[in-house]
Amino acid sequence: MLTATAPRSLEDHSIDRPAPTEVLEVPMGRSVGLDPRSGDRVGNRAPERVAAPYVGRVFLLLGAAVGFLTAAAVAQAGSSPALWLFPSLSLLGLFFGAALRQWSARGSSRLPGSPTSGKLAVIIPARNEVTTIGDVVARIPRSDLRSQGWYTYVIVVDDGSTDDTARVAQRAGADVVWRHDSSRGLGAALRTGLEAAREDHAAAAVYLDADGEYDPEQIPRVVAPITRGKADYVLGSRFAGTRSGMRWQRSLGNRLFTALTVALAGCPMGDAQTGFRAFSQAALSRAEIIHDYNYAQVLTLDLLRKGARLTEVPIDYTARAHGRSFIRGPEYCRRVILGIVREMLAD
Ligand SMILES: Nc1nc2c(ncn2[C@@H]2O[C@H](COP(=O)(O)OP(=O)(O)O)[C@@H](O)[C@H]2O)c(=O)[nH]1
Ligand SMILES: [Mg+2]
Repeated sequence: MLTATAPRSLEDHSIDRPAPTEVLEVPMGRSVGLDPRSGDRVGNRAPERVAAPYVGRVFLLLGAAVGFLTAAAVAQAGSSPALWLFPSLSLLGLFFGAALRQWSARGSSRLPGSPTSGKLAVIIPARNEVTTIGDVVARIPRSDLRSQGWYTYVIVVDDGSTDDTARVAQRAGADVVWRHDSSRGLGAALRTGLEAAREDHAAAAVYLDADGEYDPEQIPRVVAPITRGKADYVLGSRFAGTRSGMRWQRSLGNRLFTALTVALAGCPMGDAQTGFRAFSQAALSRAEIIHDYNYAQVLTLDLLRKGARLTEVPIDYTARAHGRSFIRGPEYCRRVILGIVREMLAD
């Protein structure tokens, strides 16, 4: 059953206890499909397209050509030219070209300026987080944010939970709950949240997990660089702040994937996997997530290539006390690396 929320003015979002909301279903095979205000079908609002810089394509082609020629030279010199040499070195060259494209895009493009006050979408993806979602929503510091010029608008994306997550979020004061009828993955859930924020004409957005690992009271801190007009994309860094209960394997994995992201992006950062991030309106309107499974590294590569200014702020992290992380080491590595390769070769 599709239902829509009654229209509410911007000012209504600033009050401490917002009006109760409905749960909106995201139709199968689509993302956000209804305007929560009118109930009209609006279709997916695609992120604004950004033309890839011409020089970027040249890098991709050059990389592949250099790889191919290297293979030819090696085959010529060796006694038995191996067939696998040509495709693998060409691919390697292509990937190297893609990294050069990433690096060069940072210097050549800039996102336009964004509002530094107005409607702030707080996006929370949740899957079976009935124990913590209510607390996370209730602890969002609406009045602090209001005093900084932001009207808070909380968007919970329930990714096919089999528990009462949606209802609890609703009762705790979420302004809108979008629900996937079955689980599509964390990347898909954030994509739905970003789309909902765009549909709702948010001036900025902040994203955090529903499991209580991040402190909602630190939202103003994460949004501060956007409030000051100093950044388009903010990462809340657990490695610059404090980490409680993060297992060493997780810590090591985070460090390795961060090093890979830094190398590919050509931009320093200390925590590429954080679940606490903020977006200016320009970043929000252009952000694309290439795979459904996850967003962490691909979203950063995407936004940096489009010219977003990235900043990190220290945040505190406490490992979840309830439920279980979706991350399983080998599956995560396989799917995330494939996602990164796709992102690096994407237009
Ligand atoms: N959409 C979606 N969200 C998920 C899934 N698994 C977890 N989440 C939510 O995404 C957030 C981060 O997931 P989590 O498993 O805690 O990842 P971790 O913090 O990196 O260990 C939490 O709010 C979860 O409720 C999933 O399969 N799909
Ligand atoms: Mg988590």
